[in-house]
Amino acid sequence: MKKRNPYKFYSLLLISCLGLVIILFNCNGKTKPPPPPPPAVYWNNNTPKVNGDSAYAFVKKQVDFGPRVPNSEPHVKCGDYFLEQFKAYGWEVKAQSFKAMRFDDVELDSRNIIASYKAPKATRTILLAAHWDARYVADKDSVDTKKPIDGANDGASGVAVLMELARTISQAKVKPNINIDIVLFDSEDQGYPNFIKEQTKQDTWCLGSQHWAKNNDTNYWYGILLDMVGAKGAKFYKEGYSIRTAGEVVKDLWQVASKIGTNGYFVALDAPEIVDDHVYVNKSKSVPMVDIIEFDPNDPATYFAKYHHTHKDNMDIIDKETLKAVGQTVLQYVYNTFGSQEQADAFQKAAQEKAKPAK
Ligand code: 1BN
Ligand code: ZN
Repeated sequence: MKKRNPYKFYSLLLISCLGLVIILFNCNGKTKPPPPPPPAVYWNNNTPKVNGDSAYAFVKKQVDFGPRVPNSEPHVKCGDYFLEQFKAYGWEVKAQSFKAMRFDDVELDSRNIIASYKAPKATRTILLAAHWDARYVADKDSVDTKKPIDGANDGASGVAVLMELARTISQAKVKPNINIDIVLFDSEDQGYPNFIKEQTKQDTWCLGSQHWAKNNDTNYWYGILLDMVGAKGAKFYKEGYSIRTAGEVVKDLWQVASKIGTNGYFVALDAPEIVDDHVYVNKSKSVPMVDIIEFDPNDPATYFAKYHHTHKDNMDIIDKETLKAVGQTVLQYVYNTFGSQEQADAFQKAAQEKAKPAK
């Protein structure tokens, strides 16, 4: 009879166990997300049209609740409105409730709102996000400094564009072949006011995204954050942290803008890094995430426009053309990356071709 070689047997067992460990590790949802998207070369002509009037109405609706400051009635009512509205568009909705600790130890009753679009055959998920809270003080204003701001642009505009995208997709003939999570972060804008001179605590901004990123297991392909995307004549430069951590997405998004003619808004120049929700999402989850955020080239040292964190951030500065330009650019990019089954097939085929060894 043939004698079994014990060394061979145990080496095979060891290799199988290692293989199993690798498979299990890759299935636990905590592994690295897939690599960033390929260049947006697959142009999708089926991208539906975004409506600027509708986006504008979504800004106004939020502002009409009153300042959406955590622990206030307008905040609760507006949060409930988001849940109803996304549900009405056929998206799955969830509220992630949590207590955020403000820099001065005031507890903020907060809710991140998560709306999910599930494509029947999709294998990838992307993240589109904005913050929905309004700043509790007007610390850059010279009057009524201690009163909350409307946050028509800083807060409501990003949410409005995302609501318009949800509405557009829900009514589109050609739906994107990709899963989309829209996340509205709460308590982003409650950080240290500049009238407090001794600022000893770290990370007092972006409390909702910090909480969400630590409690989320989805592997996102890429993410896009919208912040202050509704002001008349706004300029969106390539923000530094986005360039450093999501360079391909930045390049392609701005290229899409130049192709569809929204490059009057999307300026192909670099701007400094800023700390916004995308930083916390990227750090906790390694998601390449771009922040589309207004940059004031006349005041590069402060980054932000004059109305920022003042009472001038109201409906008077909101322009439906800006909202539409941002929404259309983002939607075209999303449809380009996986806009249809044909798109997905073409992408898959190209990736396989690329992976073939050279002859
Ligand atoms: C963006 C809009 N942010 C607040 N409103 C984030 C931020 C906070 C950016 C502090 C720079 C400094
Ligand atoms: Zn702000």
